[in-house]
Amino acid sequence: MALLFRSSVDSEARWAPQLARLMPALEIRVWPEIGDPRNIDYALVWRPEPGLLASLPNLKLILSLGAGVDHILCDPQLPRRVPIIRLVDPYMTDTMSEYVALQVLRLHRRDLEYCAQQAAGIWRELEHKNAAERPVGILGFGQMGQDAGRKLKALGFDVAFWSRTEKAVVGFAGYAGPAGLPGLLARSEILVCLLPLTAETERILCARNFGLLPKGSGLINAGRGAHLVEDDLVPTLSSGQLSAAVLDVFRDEPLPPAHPFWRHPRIVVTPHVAALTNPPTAAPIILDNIRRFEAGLPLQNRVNAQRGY
Ligand code: NDP
Ligand code: OXD
Repeated sequence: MALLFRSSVDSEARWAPQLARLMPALEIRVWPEIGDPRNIDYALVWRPEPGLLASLPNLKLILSLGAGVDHILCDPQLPRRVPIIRLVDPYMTDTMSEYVALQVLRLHRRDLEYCAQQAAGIWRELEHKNAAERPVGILGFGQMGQDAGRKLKALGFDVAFWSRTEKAVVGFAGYAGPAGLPGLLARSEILVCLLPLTAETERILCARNFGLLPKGSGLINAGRGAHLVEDDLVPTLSSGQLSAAVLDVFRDEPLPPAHPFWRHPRIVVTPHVAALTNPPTAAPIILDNIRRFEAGLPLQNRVNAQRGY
């Protein structure tokens, strides 16, 4: 049994010991030293080269090193017969919620403005609200969105969500589908994007939708860079329609050094670290699906490639 490891951002040194300890019979082959491609049964990947997965004729499962799978589905030669499994790890979900809570609180408590005031030596109290008076809207209410939403509620925020399908979740106002989006936007003083990147969600963070938010809202994007129409952001900040933006993900990663987002006083840039994959907790989850496949049991967290997530 052989597994191909290919990540454009992670090192196999973090993964091989975890995988070997839990499943000694699994031979790990690290790209580009893949040996005979016919012997590879499983592929554990982050952003694999287009065509790599199609070159493995006996591939049984594609396992994502992340929760998102846009980095796999964008391969035009993707072998459609092979099931794709995404990573759902409670450790990562907790980490995302920490990030969201941190950034929501920063926007809510006007931390960027106080930091700017400190840099200028200004002692001035800014207008303040209670969390219960701050409506937060979450785009995407799956694993990440629901956990972040519950934790924001525990901090006292008034949280609503937007999903693709209708759902009733006690304690949250829910909006669904294209028809529900304007309602969610109209009530969100802080908008958090935790959507997967699909044909429907690409460019959703655009001037038109920013215009539907209450004036002066804050934006947090921890979904994917392509959710944001980058050219729309700075003009929307300049007009005051958005007061600040926190961005963890970008269309081009790493964010190019000359990119204007780096130096904008009301944009916070973090280097795609909202929820990092953690091998000690993720390896058992990944291997569980391999065991399930070998035993003919139902797989967990299988992606619907048609739907895009
Ligand atoms: P899930 O699949 O569990 O949840 C996705 C949510 O998005 C669901 O609520 C789904 O609706 C909703 N959704 C999908 N398409 C649409 C649409 N067209 N309109 C409205 N809602 C839609 O994903 P996760 O919560 O696990 O992860 C979400 C994303 O977070 C990942 O795909 C990835 O891009 C990003 N991420 C970023 C990380 C980072 O470090 N920055 C780390 C991990 C993930 P429904 O419930 O109806 O299906
Ligand atoms: C993921 C990510 O999708 O880290 O897991 O972005």
